[in-house]
Parts: sequence; structure tokens; C-alpha cells
Amino acid sequence: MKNLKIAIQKSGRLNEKSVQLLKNCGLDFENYKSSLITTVANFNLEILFLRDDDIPGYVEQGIADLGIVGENVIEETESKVNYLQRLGFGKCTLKLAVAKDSPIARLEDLNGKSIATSYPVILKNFLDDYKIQADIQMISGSVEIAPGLGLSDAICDIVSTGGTLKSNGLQPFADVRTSEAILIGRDGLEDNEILGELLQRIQSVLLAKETKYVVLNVEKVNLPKITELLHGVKSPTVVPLAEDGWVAVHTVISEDDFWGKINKLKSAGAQGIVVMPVEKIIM
Ligand code: PRT
Ligand code: ZN
Repeated sequence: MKNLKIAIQKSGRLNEKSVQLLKNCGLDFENYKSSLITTVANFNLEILFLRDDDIPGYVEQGIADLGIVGENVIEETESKVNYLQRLGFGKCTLKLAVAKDSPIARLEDLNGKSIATSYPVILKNFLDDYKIQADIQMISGSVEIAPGLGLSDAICDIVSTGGTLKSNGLQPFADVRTSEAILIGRDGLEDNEILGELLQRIQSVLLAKETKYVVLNVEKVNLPKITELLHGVKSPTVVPLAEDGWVAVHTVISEDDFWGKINKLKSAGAQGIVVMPVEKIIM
């Protein structure tokens, strides 16, 4: 079977999590910082390490079959690639921001103003949707210093914690789009077996990340209340304990409202609750 090639970021915010995801899928490879390509020893895959901006184009042209890259970069490069899987990391939002004392407060106020950004394509599409005419100033880095230098009236930049905006005296006033890392693929991979296997592994890793394995002890009389609370999980495993009248319940629960669920289980009589990470869930 011919190897597939997957392009991931060589260094930067998505590198570590992309490498970790592939390793969690059981792929055995060296993460040499100096090399551009590495072969996976136990899977039909080669990994290309690239600048994130080049990844969508490589995949569109078929130089790489797959890629892991932020949605913001896919949209900015207007590449024709297929979205195969949202990966849940690299989450951020492209926002419009202005200086704290700026008179600009609403989108309409941007008419006739200048906006500095590294995302001119996304910004232009956004402004067109809202019929706003503004002057887009393309800057490749440190966009947040543009208003202070008198280069622009506003900026459009990626925000995750908001710390960078704050420390530059800026405040966001509108969201342009959200983004996260995506597994993308070139056309023509529909029946590819290697991709099928990789996708199954990625999905099992993602599913496991959202779940915890929980073991708790409960008096038999309280068992119906506990199983009621755990509805949605396929019949929890119930094991008798050495102490008469007590059982241990084994189950998996989702991270979503985790503490809320644990507190309800405690109120229903659960004791000695042990929570463990789940490595993979194979459906
Ligand atoms: O060298 P290469 O071209 O590969 O990398 P790069 O420098 O272009 O990108 P990199 O590594 O900074 O980011 C890669 C991807 O991570 C982006 O395309 C986004 O999809 C995603 N991402 C997630 C972010 C952020 N969070 C983020 N906070 N990308 C950039 N930032 C920057 C932002 O530009 C701003 O300067 O971080 C600053 C704001 O962060 P906060 O936390 O202060 O709000
Ligand atoms: Zn980049």
C-alpha cells in the first residue's frame, strides 16, 4: 500500500498538539526538529513538517494527502481542501479591536476607517457581508501595535486569552470568526484504507479525551438513584463488594458538566468515587 503524507506545523502553536495527537493514535515516529520529513515506523504514513501557511496549498495540490492546520489559515488561503475532522485544539477567534479610547464601537463605525490585519481575505469577505467599506492594511506580524503607531484605526487579529490585546491597550468589539485545528485532506481519498484507519484512531482518541472512567461505591438501596443519574451510559457495570449490601459501579461519564454530575452522584449516596483518564474508546 502506498504511504500517505500528512503535513503538520513544523514549529509554533499547533506543532506540539499535532505531534501528540498522532502519537496518541499509536504512531511511532521521531519528531526531529531539523528534518522536513519523517516516516512512521508502524503505519503507512510520512509526516511533513511545514509552515502552517503552506499546509492548505500542499494538500490542495496533492503534494501532501492530509494536513493539520487552523481553519483561519484554510480560509485565508482560499484552498480547495476537504474538512475531515475537527480536532478540538488551537481554538481562537479572529476579532476586531480598537484602542480603549477609540470612538469606534460598532461595525458601522468602521466605514472609511483603516484596519490592520494579517488576514486580509477573511476580513474583506466579512466587511463585504456587512457592506462596510474600510481600508485594509496588510501586516504580517505584531498587528496589535498598529493603532498605537498611528498605522490604523482598528485591527483584526487572532485572540485566545485576550492578554495581548489588553497589554497593548486594545479592546475587542466584534468577532469575525472562530477557528480550531482541522484535519484536512485532498480530493480522491474517499475509499483510502489508510485514511479510514487513521480517522478511526483519531476519533477514538478525541472521544476518550472527553470522557472519564468512574468507579464508585454505593449501598444497594441507593443503586436505582445512581443508575438513573447515569442514564445515557450503556448499562453501568455493577459489582458486589465484600461488605454486605454494598456494590461498586463502574461507568464512563463525559467531561461536559463533570463536577455537576459528580456532585449529584454524591448526593445520591455515592462514596469513594475514583476518577481515571480514558486512553481510547473504540466504537
Ligand atoms: O511559523 P508558522 O507560519 O508555521 O506559524 P505562525 O506564526 O503563522 O502561527 P502560530 O504558530 O502563531 O499559530 C498557528 C495557529 O494557531 C494559528 O493559525 C491559529 O489557528 C492558532 N492559534 C490559536 C493562534 C492563537 N491561538 C493565538 N493566540 N494563533 C495565533 N495567536 C496569536 C495572535 O496572533 C496574537 O498575537 O497570539 C496572540 C494573541 O494571544 P492571546 O492569548 O494574548 O489572546
Ligand atoms: Zn504562519
